Amino acid sequence: MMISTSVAQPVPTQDLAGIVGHRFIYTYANGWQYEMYVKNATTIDYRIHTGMVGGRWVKDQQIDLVMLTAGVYKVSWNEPTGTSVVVNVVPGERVLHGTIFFPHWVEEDGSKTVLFQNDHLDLMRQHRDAGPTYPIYVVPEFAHITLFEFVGADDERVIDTAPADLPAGFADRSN
Ligand code: FER
Repeated sequence: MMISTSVAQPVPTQDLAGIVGHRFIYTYANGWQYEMYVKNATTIDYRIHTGMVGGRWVKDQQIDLVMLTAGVYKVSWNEPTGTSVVVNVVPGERVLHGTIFFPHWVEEDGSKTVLFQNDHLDLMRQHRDAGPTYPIYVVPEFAHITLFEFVGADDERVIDTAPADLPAGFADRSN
């Protein structure tokens, strides 16, 4: 596979098979535990198990997903809340690095975002537009991937339950 790039060909050959259709659970160095399901090349579902906005969960967030080089993936998106996120994932090394860019209103009261966002999209956009947006709270952290599994693409059952309603120990399963 052609990995190296040039000015004429800046985009490395893309192969997303190593991340699409996979679910992974990871714990950031600050202790926050997250779960992401890459439902397809343009969509994630996720749950936040613990941390500043633990309990929050989202389906059908549109993303940009690319392969930087073999086995190294980058996921980027902007939430209806105004929060932006960039996550680099290296499954083979169980390494992840995320940078979260929170608007100031989320830093002031993250609990406003702790819900099943899909049922409150207009409210989230109202909070986003009311702000305050600045100063942005930037949270760059490594994480260790404790669970990484292929569950298949486009399966609405992978993330269909609030974090609080999962069986005991669900997020602590590791492989
Ligand atoms: C992540 C970091 C942040 C992630 C999601 C977020 C699914 C979302 C943050 C927010 O909207 O509050 O690794 O993975």
